[in-house]
Amino acid sequence: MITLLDYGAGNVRSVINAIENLGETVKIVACDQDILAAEKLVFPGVGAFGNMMRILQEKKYVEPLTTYLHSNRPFLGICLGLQALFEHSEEAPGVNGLGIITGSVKRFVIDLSVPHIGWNGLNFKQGSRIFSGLGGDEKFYFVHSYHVVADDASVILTTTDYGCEFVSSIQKGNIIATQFHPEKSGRAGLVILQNFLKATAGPIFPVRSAATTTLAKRIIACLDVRSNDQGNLVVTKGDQYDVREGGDVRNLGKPVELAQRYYAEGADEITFLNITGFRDFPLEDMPMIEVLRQTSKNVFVPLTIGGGIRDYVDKDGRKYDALEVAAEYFRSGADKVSIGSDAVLIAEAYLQTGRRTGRSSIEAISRVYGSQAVVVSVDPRRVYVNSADEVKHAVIETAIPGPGGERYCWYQCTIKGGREGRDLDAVTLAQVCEKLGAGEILLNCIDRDGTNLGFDIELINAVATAVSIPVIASSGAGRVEHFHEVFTATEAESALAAGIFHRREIPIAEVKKYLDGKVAVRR
Ligand code: 1PR
Repeated sequence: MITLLDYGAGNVRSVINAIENLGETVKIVACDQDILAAEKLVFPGVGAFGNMMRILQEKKYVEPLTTYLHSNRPFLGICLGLQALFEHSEEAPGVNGLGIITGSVKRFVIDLSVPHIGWNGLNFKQGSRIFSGLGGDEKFYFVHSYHVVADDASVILTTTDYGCEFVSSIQKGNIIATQFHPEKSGRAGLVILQNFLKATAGPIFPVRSAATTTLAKRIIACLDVRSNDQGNLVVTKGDQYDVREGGDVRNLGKPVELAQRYYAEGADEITFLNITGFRDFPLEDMPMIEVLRQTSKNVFVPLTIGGGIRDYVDKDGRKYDALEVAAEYFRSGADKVSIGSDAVLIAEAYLQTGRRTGRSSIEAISRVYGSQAVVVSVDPRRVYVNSADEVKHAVIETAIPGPGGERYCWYQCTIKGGREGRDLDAVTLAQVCEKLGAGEILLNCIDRDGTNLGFDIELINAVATAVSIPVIASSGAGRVEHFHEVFTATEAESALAAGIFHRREIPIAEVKKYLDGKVAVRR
């Protein structure tokens, strides 16, 4: 029996699923006595340091947790569960951590995108039983803006390189904690969890420990989901956002089955977009929540869900806010939520007033779950103009002239799945959303969607150079070379595709095989 400390601010569902998948049962802490009575305690932390410590204080968990940690019984901290062990964090000045390990938590000050999101490797500093069965060159999933700095080097198990060398796991007696998420790190992550749970192996020093580690470029499989005219939830795919063929919604398969296939085929992440979310309401749209629950039972890579994340008033006049919608998604197995139409409206309001309200979906969700949990999905369309100063938007000079020979264009944001164009450009939207707390930009392109012509490199460059958060390039992948192009000609951290994977034109493994040796990928 594994005891799991859930303080209610993150996706513990995936940790529970991973542990259950390994044949163990999980008891969730309901009171301080459960912590004191635990035989093996797992503490997955997600969100913000200050919020976490406040909830632990309110629930009166700090004392029993400290007692447990001093008792030298097995403990596994994950992500914020590692940071909690330290004395304090720059994320929440003045808030005390548990202080089990001397040192502090600092924000990345580097010349790279922050948060550090994605699959990176480990430099092994000492052996540990959790490394049994690892070769040493595996990659693990990270998602964080802060990292721990330990005063005592003897507790450091591994480090990882991302603009600097930072501590990615520690061990002190029976206390083990990782900055990466084993429950989201595919097979290699399950091996680490298994080693912690079974506690049979002695210390192992993996043989293929690299001198430096590299963040892999991520390949993301995207599933656009909606109900078809018969009322079945299907994965569909549009051509420039038109998902109908001969009048019917294209049906390319079942969401849970396809997600499992892509996990098995090596997808680094899976994104579900409820493409009619702008007119449905997710809390009434239980099938989508069920899709997440079912998928997260067997798929151990990060899951993002988008569609309909916004404040909402139901037909009886009851108000729901976007945070409630997101919370339900996180509880059901999502790691990130993606906000589309609402982000455009939020940015417009911000640009009009120049003020943060603190209440927008982006601000509210990032405050509780951390900015890394908030993706902004952008649906832009090219608008050609004759000169750079014809409009007040971010205009680029393009190598692909318009129908009238225009040499300039801007990228107009749309809402409601491309149905409504707004007076806002994609570059400004991304910058405002970053300011408000978004952690990642999912950059679609209506002109390229479903065309197989390749990613819109000009669009991606315009946005990726304007923000410091990671950008996911999306729309238009048709050949393996397109992935190479987007990773070498732009600063995109990941590339998302749909049609070529659904139609089995190019398997994910083939994309990675082509990229291997040219850009860093997770094999
Ligand atoms: O506005 O917050 O409710 O979110 C709705 C979400 O649904 C948005 O993220 C929006 O991008 C998405 N969406 C809405 N309508 C469509 C549509 O296709 N009719 N899909 C849609 C967006 C684009 C990508 C696609 C890539 C790769 N689809 O998801 O997967 O373009 O395709 P490809 O590799 O085949 O070219 P809200």
